[in-house]
Amino acid sequence: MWYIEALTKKALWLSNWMIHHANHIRPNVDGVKVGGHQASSASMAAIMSALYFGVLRPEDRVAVKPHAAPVFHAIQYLLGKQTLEKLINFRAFGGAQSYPSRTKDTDDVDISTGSVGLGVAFTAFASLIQDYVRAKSWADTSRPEGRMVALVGDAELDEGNVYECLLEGWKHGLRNTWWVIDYNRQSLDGVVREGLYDRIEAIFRAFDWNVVTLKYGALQQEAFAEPGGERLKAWIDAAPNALYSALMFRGGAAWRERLSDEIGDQGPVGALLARRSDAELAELMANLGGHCVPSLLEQFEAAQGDKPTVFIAYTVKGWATPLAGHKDNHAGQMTSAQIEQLRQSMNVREGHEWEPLEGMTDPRGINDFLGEVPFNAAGSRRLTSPQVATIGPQFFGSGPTSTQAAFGRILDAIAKTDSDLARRIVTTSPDVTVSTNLGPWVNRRNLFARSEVADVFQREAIPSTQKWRFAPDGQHMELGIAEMNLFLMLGAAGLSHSLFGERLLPIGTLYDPFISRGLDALNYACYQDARFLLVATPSGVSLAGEGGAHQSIASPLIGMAQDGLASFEPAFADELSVIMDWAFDYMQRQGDARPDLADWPRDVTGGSVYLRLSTRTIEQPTRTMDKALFDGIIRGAYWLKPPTPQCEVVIAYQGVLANEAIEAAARIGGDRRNVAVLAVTSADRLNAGWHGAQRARLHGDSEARSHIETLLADVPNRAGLITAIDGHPATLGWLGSVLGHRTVTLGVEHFGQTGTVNDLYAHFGIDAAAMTAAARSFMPGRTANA
Ligand SMILES: Cc1ncc(C[n+]2csc(CCOP(=O)(O)OP(=O)(O)O)c2C)c(N)n1
Ligand SMILES: [Mg+2]
Repeated sequence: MWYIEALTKKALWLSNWMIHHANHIRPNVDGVKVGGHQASSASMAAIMSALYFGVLRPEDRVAVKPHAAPVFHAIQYLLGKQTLEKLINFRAFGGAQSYPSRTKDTDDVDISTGSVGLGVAFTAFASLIQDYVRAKSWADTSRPEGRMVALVGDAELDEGNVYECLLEGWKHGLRNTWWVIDYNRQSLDGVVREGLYDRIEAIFRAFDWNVVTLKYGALQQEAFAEPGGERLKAWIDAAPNALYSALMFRGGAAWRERLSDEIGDQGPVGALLARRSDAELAELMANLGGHCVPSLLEQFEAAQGDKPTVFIAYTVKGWATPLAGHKDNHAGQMTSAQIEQLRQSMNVREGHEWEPLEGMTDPRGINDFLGEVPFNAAGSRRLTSPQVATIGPQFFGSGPTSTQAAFGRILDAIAKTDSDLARRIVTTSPDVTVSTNLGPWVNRRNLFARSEVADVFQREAIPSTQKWRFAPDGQHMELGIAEMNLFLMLGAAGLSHSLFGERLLPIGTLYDPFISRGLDALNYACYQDARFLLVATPSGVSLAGEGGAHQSIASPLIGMAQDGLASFEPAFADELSVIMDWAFDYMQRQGDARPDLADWPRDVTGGSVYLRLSTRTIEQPTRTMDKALFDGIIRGAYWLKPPTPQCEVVIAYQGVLANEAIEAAARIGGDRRNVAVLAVTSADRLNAGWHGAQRARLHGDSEARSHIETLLADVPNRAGLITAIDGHPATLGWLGSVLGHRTVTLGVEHFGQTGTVNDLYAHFGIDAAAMTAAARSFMPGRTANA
């Protein structure tokens, strides 16, 4: 215990020094603030030291409050998992990250954080995934079950997604989850409202969590046992948050003045105060539960069993530093004089600031202790799991269909196979399982629950196309309507290979417009390099009468701009089939070879995949899937009707407008013009390839050509290009810049009209008539009606 107290001080020092060094000592070349959070780090120094040096085990997984990154990196450094160079370069290029990052940091980050609230909720979904995986017959369960631990800033509890996950967790019987709240009653802007504690406690109890409150440290508890101690305790309990913080900032003399004024004449409490110097009084008042290593260790060790537990640890923001308690301390930093004083009080000699054991009383003992920290005992905590072989595209008939219907049939075909692929797929959906066509899959593969639940409607012989049976071997995780939860779940499932050593191939479905509802969690999942297949349907205005409120316009641009996500919008079932098979492989790639700049930059490293699908049934081409067609579909485009040297017009469409493009081509061709049709399956991959080729040429590779450049090279310069999509026209508008063809861009820019498909396509100008009119606009001297 003594060692952990000493290491708490060391971690506190190193985190403060790291920030000071980055801001005041390292040369600042551009004058832009570097930043870092000294007060937020100090607030958690003892909690994190107690956990990392004492309580945590290798199988535990931790999400650290983003602005406690400096103290996290300091602890990792003391554990030998972080380099000095990275600390010296904190927040610099290639240095330790501003917020813990599992992809960018090289120390032992389990769960990235940054956007407050998401890391917290992630732990709940990670725990559900741990349960899911361990219930499967194929899983290796020899590894012990871990606890999913979130170190939470109290203001993170303002984020709604925290409550969404509490509700979802309760439904699924959440286990093995610890949330440790750094209850400093300060956020970024200031001190939080009075009386929050009672509400927070009630909320956790309502969801059946254990609530452990760490309010008083050991020093305070001892003082409370002295004569007059009860009175002091009552004063502390009644003190408003702002006053406590203000006195904490002002220090021992101010504490004495205030306490003497208010309770000093009430019997023995005066003597209790008088027995302490100003410094001792300040230390006593700062000795809240969250700063007291013995209390922390005791409570953590006492929390046995798998029931989810929240620890509400009272703390002072800026604890043990001159920043303590000041309402503006979030971004506040110590002055050079203050850091100097801290250095001296920590026994650190000038010039030895970074040395791990500098100034410690028993360096050898500390060193031995660090060598035996249980968290560090098992070597690398990042796990892996072998790749699962894909089974090839699941083709079926060629009659008219929609991509959404095809998706259901493809997944059903996979469900029928006895393959590893089918076993490792886990599906999930926020209450749109049936309406996004996951029904057939769920009928075959069941829903997941830790214990069997029969389908009552089946048992009561009520006819239904849906079987709704829950079982430990079930492969669908049903969620309530909360899209943030969907993406957090996909994030956790998509990291199962790394967190739990068992690979999952997660597929999540939702309505395309509601991607925006969970966008930050989607970005977060991609940022963590989670691997999943996102299937969004219906999309665009093609959902017609189903409602203007459900139209998606921006989603193709989201798909293009989202790093880590390859987006496709197939038109035909055979394309979808090929893309899905490819996606299962792409989701598992982990190559670290330098990607080919001239092509999709992530083909080597892999990533997640987004499919924008439609409910609109369209005619299907009859064709065989040869290598060239396969390549085109995956690279993002192929010629449905190739250009001839006389080509005057190219129609480039993406997705469900295929039939309109074909019809327009026939009309324009009937007008004796030479028309080509470019089927775009992924504006995203085409665009990234184009950017890649440009970069490669700038790097001196003059031969570099992207797929779209190669395709458009066959189109004469004088030809005009019409782009069309049921989505924002900017998705394809850039095609005109590739080789400088004149371009008319058709698409949807306005939201909320209801009608038939024909009404809406005419209204927005994305039908065959609009394409035909656009083609005529390229012909000087002819009117649109000519
Ligand atoms: C989603 C999101 N919104 C805003 C921020 C900016 N921000 C960073 S920390 C913070 C306040 C955090 O307060 P608290 O959680 O109480 O942590 P403390 O610094 O008090 O330990 C805010 C608003 C953010 N990181 N993420
Ligand atoms: Mg706070």
